[in-house]
Amino acid sequence: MNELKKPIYFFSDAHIGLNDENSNNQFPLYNFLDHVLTNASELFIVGDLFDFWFEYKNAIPSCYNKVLYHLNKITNSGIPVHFIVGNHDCWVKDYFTNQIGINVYKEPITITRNEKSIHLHHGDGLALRDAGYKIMRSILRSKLFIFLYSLLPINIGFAIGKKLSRKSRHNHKEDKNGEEQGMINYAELKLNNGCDVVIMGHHHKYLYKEFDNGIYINLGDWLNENSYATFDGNKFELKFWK
Ligand SMILES: [Mn+2]
Repeated sequence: MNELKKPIYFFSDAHIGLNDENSNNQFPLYNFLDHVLTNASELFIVGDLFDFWFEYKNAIPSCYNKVLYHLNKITNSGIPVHFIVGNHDCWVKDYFTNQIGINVYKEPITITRNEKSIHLHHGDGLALRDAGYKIMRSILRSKLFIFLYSLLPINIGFAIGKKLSRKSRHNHKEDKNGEEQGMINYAELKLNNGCDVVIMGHHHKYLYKEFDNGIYINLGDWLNENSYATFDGNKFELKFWK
């Protein structure tokens, strides 16, 4: 198979807004995005770019400025950027599409690049023991909830959102719910159904796992691991940004 002119890049789980340092220039993600600008043919963000994103009509919290600036440079240069939303940024509406030119997906997608079928899923909702997550998910994503939340003053809404998202992240560190295995099972199912590669995030622990009929990559995160993946047309690689 021919190599692509430039590789495709994948990353997830930057959780911007969680730490003060990830909204300043020192946050390694911004150097990585500059690298993407000159080296990538396409960029996929596989969810939880933000620790908490809520789309107010006329306001964007200031801690998001830097990443939006970098992403805007990438789309302006003509590199397609795709954003599969995660459980921390499920409230994305049309800002990314209309203002930055990013393609937004609210559900998992399967794409074909260089004859490889690649399935992309943030990875939430696949734990073996679900513990009410799916019910919670449908409430949080309902029109009524979003409307009521939008009535809160922005500073209060933002403070509550950050608290809630901190709580939900701690849950999956110990993996009491069998999250990692649930995700592996899902990947296997997709590979058995004709996909060549499954790429997810969410679990905050990178993984590169080869099966007889394909590969499962977990992208890890940009809180501890600074991990990402590339596809050059022949091979998929899991890498670490220094
Ligand atoms: Mn997540």
